Amino acid sequence: MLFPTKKCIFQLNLYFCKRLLSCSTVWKEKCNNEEYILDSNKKVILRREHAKFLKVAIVGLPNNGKSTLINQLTKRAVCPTSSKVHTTMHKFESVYSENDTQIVFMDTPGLTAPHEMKKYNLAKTFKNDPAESIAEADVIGILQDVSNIFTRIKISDIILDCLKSKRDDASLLLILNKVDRLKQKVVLLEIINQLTNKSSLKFDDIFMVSALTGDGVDDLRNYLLDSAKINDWQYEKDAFTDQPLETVIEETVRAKLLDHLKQEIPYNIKTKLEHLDIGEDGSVIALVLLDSHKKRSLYHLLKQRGQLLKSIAMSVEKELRHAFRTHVVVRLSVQTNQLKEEQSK
Ligand SMILES: Nc1nc2c(ncn2[C@@H]2O[C@H](COP(=O)(O)OP(=O)(O)O)[C@@H](O)[C@H]2O)c(=O)[nH]1
Ligand SMILES: [Mg+2]
Repeated sequence: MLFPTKKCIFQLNLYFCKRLLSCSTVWKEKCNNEEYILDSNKKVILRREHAKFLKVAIVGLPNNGKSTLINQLTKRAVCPTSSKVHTTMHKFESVYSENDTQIVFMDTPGLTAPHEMKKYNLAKTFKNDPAESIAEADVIGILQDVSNIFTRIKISDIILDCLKSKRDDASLLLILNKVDRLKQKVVLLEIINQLTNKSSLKFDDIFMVSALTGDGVDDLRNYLLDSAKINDWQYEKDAFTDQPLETVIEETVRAKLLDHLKQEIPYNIKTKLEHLDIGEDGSVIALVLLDSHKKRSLYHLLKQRGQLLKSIAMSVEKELRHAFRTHVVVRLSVQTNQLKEEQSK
């Protein structure tokens, strides 16, 4: 049985709220040496004895693998990823807590030149979010895609410009991603040489990873855990994102549409969570509506007698199971009213 989204949100039991919703869910208990307090910005934060905290911004050009890396670091596929550019539309915070340490990763839209923003009709968030994240961060990771021969040996001017908002005490890491795509690892030395000697930036450390296979990711996570400073946590210990459940589901569907559909078609499709049902055991059933002002995009989705929709839904389910660590069923429905109206004319 499916319920309308809003009604269902109110029906969420406390346990599930605690697991899935953002820090806006306030838990006013005091237990296990933990208490909630208001910080100077009147934000509720969790105070634990011996608590350590670190805020990390991952920045880089579109498609460098920022979201994939954060998903590996947090061990949850919360940030939407796809093979196409501009999958991440606004800032996402992803939370990883281990023992006394909490790390908050800020996933940002890829840094984009003004003419690109115009071309893709991108929101203001594309320009503002990376700079805001950099200003907040204790550690900034600049992610370079070593498989891209055009961009790998230079830190882009857009990144350098954004780094002006970096705090003096924040550390700067160079993270070389997609090392699995390099046949000759010796190329890495040349890339490091170019990026460290010919750039004005001073990096505190350098990491070489494959966000896809997970190679080198444990070392980076351990380094960040060790870098955390004694401070209050920003999220309660079971939280894993600042985003509401609806946004995680809708954005994951959007990312998988980008993966499965060609060229500009998926950029025209809007996703809207229509119904949500959460079982006693925490399992999730979601119905997502797909709509577009371009009828051609909707016809495209209905091709192959629904097989395409089915395989998109399956990859969404796989990703969300990894994000929520629970059983997830996703149904996709195409808004066909417009198409019917057209046929009856
Ligand atoms: N081969 C390879 N592909 C990667 C790696 N990291 C990310 N990708 C792929 O690069 C594409 C863009 O990744 P995404 O995380 O969405 O990039 P973002 O735009 O920087 O957030 C996706 O198809 C990922 O699967 C990697 O280490 N190796
Ligand atoms: Mg992204």
